[in-house]
Amino acid sequence: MKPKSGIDQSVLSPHSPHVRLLQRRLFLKQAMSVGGLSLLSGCGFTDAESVQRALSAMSRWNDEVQAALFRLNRLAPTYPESAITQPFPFNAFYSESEAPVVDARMYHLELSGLIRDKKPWTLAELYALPQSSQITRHICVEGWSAIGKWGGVTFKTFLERVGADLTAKYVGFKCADDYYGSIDMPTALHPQTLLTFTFAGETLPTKYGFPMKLRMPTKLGYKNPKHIMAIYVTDAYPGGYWEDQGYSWFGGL
Ligand SMILES: Nc1nc2c(c(=O)[nH]1)N[C@H]1C(S)=C(S)[C@@H](COP(=O)(O)O)O[C@H]1N2
Ligand SMILES: [Mo]
Repeated sequence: MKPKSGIDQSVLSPHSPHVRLLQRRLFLKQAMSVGGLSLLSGCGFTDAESVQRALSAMSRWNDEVQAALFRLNRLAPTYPESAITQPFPFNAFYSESEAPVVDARMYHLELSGLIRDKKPWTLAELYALPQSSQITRHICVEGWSAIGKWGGVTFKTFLERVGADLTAKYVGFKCADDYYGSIDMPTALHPQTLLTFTFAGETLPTKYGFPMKLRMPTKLGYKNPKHIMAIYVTDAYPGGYWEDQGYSWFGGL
């Protein structure tokens, strides 16, 4: 018979499937005793359910599992106009004067991969899609954050419009500079993920990514591609400019 409180030994057994799964998922395969885990969870493992809860908590440290647990409806905070940071900082792997200048009249957004309608889009066509705006905080791993207002089309609306395979794993981006990147599909479909064409109510300036920046308030700054030239949908891991140098691929907040 199980004691009313305290630890159910069958759950704690190192041969229990829960514990083995937990051990496999430990961040960087850190050696940690089951005792240590129960301390972290704030309560003893009294049943399979609490093991499951602790397991979910541990898993957040793993990129792949992070993506799997990403909750579609968890919204990033939004702010009033009065909170907007002025001037908004510029950042890239080069200086502001070197930001790529994209010719609006020649521009076509290229589409490839798991997308039904791969017709390239002009800016006029993109601007004709339903637009909304959002005031959110951009957080850069270099140690600054700033609040800005971006406007554009909900990325989900765009992906649906072009017939993207929404069950695919990744959406990838090629930019007018050497930057490239990719995101998980749940983030691509998040209601606050916008393909933006304006900043502070004006056409997105060159420094902030003309002609468009994918704005994701649920991701760190380096995950938000500026100067997007091409978008593709794929199941093959595409990596990214910073990610391929060791930054976290999920890069979530
Ligand atoms: N194409 C491109 N996108 C990019 C970058 C870049 O160098 N090139 N830098 C990233 C980083 S690290 C940050 S913090 C933000 C900066 O955006 P901002 O200039 O609008 O502040 O853009 C991100 N997107
Ligand atoms: Mo950044």
